[in-house]
Amino acid sequence: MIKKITIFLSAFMLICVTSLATAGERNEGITCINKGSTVKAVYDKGSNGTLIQKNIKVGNSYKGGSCMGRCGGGCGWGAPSAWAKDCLDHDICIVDQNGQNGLATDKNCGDEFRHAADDYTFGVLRGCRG
Ligand SMILES: [Ca+2]
Repeated sequence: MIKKITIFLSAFMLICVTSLATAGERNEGITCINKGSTVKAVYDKGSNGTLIQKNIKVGNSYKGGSCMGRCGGGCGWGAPSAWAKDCLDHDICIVDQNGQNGLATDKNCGDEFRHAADDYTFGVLRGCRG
């Protein structure tokens, strides 16, 4: 019995340590956000750096970037768009760090781009239409 508990605790500790090791900007699954609401955007410089957080009004322009929080570049062309938390994080990173939109290889915003990929692909189907 004690041995079982020890194994369980070790596994639990391992999971805790693993999640600490992957600190930095998080993938938040497909979390819908609504235009007009204020949401805290979070990204990091590089891929495991200090978090930078900004309160952003979803759908507004920010430092020359438009439609913050919409998945995909700018405001799109009228097709249904997904609006999601990971896309907002990526948008703000791109604008702040002068990153290249739509690239997983961007040195600062590539990890945010990867986190936003599921939102971009499935956001509309999941009902994240702003
Ligand atoms: Ca980053």
